[in-house]
Amino acid sequence: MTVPFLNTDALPYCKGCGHSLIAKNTAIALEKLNYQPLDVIVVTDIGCHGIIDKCLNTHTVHGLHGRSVALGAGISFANDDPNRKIIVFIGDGGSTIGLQHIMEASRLNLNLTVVVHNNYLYGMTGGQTSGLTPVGYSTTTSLEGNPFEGYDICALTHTAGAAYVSRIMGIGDISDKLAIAFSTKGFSLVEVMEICPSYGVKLNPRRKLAEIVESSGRQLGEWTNKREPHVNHQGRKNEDLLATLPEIKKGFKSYLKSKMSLVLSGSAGEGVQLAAGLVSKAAISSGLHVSQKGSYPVTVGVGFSTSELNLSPVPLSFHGINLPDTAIITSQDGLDHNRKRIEAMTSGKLIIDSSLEVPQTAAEVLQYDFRSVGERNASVFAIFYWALKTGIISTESLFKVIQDEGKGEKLPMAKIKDALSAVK
Ligand SMILES: Cc1ncc(C[n+]2csc(CCOP(=O)(O)OP(=O)(O)O)c2C)c(N)n1
Ligand code: SF4
Ligand SMILES: [Mg+2]
Repeated sequence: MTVPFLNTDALPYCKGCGHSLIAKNTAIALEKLNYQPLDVIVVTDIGCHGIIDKCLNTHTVHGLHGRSVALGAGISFANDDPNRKIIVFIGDGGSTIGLQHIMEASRLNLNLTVVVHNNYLYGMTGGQTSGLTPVGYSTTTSLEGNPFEGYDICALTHTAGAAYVSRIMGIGDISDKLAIAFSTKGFSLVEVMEICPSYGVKLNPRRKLAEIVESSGRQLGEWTNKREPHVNHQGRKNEDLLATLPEIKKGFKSYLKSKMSLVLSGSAGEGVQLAAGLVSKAAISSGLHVSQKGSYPVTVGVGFSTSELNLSPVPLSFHGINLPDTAIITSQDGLDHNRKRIEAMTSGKLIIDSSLEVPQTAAEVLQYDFRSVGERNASVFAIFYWALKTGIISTESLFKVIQDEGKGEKLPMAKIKDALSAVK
């Protein structure tokens, strides 16, 4: 069975947004070039175009604003497989915020394609001027029309050495034009001209896309440089960093039959990430596939600390969690950070420290005094409690990881075992 590139027809954009056309035609172009979804790594930037990730069956990476080409460059440097295709989706805003990354990727002629979604403004944040907004175009920050010339991104990247550059209208079937860029060896960039129906049309009534492009002085067309693509490290093979990690051997069993998601949340400094790491390794040693994602405030050491885990008997292709199957909450910070989704849970389990007020939820609630072993160890005790109560992994598998990693000396294991023996 062939897997489609897009997993839905209902793309997440406003009606009439050109971003939909680009996403659909990207899928068609890749199919025409006989790629399979997992041959392709799509890096998206911040902005409306970037919310496509969840609709793609390809590998996806979501970057910071303007930094997606730097991420794509890193993937290109590390990639030894000529059959892997790296595509960066970026807006006009991101392209100019991270312009130097695009220039460097052009200069080095890195093997990747950048698709610039040029709707002449910052769509996601309400229609502000970007560095690609043409002179005279109205935005929410230049209601009288932008007083400055926008950059000509095609001229810049062509001059910097890109193998292939094109400027096309975001109208009709653009799959063949995208396919030319996708099959280029070296760096390619396609600037797709669009109008944002929500802000661009409202602020520039009666202006048509063709007229806007023409009056900006930008030519449609393609430009090439005959150059060899960048070769990584003078042709040497990259070292596989995963291969240097110690192997986790299977020594336990899990009865889990399908994927389950687990959110563990407490306060910074209370062992949340450590406990989540123990669950991950114990689950792998029980034959499961695991994804683990940490989240905490930028100022380390204060506020909440959350870890999101997916455990699955079959390989995982998506690590996102909306509503978890189980939430384990060990402190007020953790509760505050997850309150909304706990309230939205319609099933599953909420395992919560008994000192906390239980929010309204349809999840089954289990309360226990996890902080009795000391607040710094509340999360570790809570994951043992979860293992004991659910049997998804065994407490033995957790003890084994602690022993193998020499963590037993730092954790009050006698106290945790005592407290665990009192759990009914
Ligand atoms: C470093 C940084 N600056 C600003 C923002 C706020 N921000 C989020 S989306 C966005 C606009 C995106 O515009 P564009 O790249 O053109 O994409 P579009 O939404 O138009 O598709 C901005 C400014 C941010 N997320 N990160
Ligand atoms: S705000 Fe504009 S760019 Fe964003 S999805 Fe809507 S139409 Fe598209
Ligand atoms: Mg934009």
